[in-house]
Amino acid sequence: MRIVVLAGGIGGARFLAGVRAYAAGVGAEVTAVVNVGDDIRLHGLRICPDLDSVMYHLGGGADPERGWGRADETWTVKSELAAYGAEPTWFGLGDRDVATHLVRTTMLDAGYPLSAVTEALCERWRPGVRLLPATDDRLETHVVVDVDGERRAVHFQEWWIRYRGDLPTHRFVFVGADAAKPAPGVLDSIEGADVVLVAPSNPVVSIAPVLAVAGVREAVAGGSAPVVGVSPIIGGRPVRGMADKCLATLEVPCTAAGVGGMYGSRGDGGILDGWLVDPADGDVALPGVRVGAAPLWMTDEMATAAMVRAAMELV
Ligand code: FO1
Repeated sequence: MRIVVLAGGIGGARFLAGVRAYAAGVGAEVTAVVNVGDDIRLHGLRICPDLDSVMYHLGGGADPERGWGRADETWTVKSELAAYGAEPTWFGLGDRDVATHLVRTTMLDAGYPLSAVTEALCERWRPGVRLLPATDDRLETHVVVDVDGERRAVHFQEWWIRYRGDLPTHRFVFVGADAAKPAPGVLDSIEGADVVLVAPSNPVVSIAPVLAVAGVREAVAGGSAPVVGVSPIIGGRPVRGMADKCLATLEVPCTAAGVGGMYGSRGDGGILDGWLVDPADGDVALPGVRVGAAPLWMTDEMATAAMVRAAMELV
């Protein structure tokens, strides 16, 4: 059996650990199509937050509290950069993390596509699932905000880290999405999947930029594999991160029903056949979508594997 997961970073990583555990139990293979909209070039380095969160978490090298970056991290390079006044100083660049960015940037500069770079980095981390960037092309999430009395676009990372989303926010723009092609293997894995799972990642800035890559939404919605999403909202609150601020910008209710409706039923132009919600939201009804309830707190790998089993049983 082949399972494909559309995923973002922190929530996606935890979810993928459960998918991996579930897949091991049933002898399935897992491909993760991961968001690259968070990527940023800083201090001359290409940084891929969502790919790295997934790679480190599944590879056993992630810091468990932060959810991003490495365990046992130090921040000497960051403080030395600040001593030079090298901006931005708001980005948490860890010393161990810098090695990943140096290897990735060196390979990209040598002409390797991001998908090949990711494969090379995974030689070390052995995540146990195939990690594919949604695209090898440039796709960057920018956020249109009001700041210092003017309206302008800032990079998603600046919105997320420097401003914590606490700015009048008008739009999320996936710069480059129209021209971006799915990375090698993305369409094949979706078309060859027995099930496509949508991770409980941020629907607006993690899942949407994956679906925005030319051809990906069509492959998911038009494919033969049933598509099951897992709600990132429990009892009206995001499990983690700032999905509430992102949904508010799109005027989508911060509810399991609101996000399910945003993805939409495959029957009427959306992508979902199934939608898994927490029992706290058990009354959710989505026309044309099979809604199921299971505990969605990813407290550990086995709890998450149980979630995955519930999602798979929906279709
Ligand atoms: N998130 C923060 O809240 N503060 C940081 O300083 C920070 C640094 C950072 C460095 C590398 C990396 O891969 C991720 C990092 N993140 C940081 C997380 C990142 O901004 C977000 O996880 C994603 O981009 C949104 O999902």
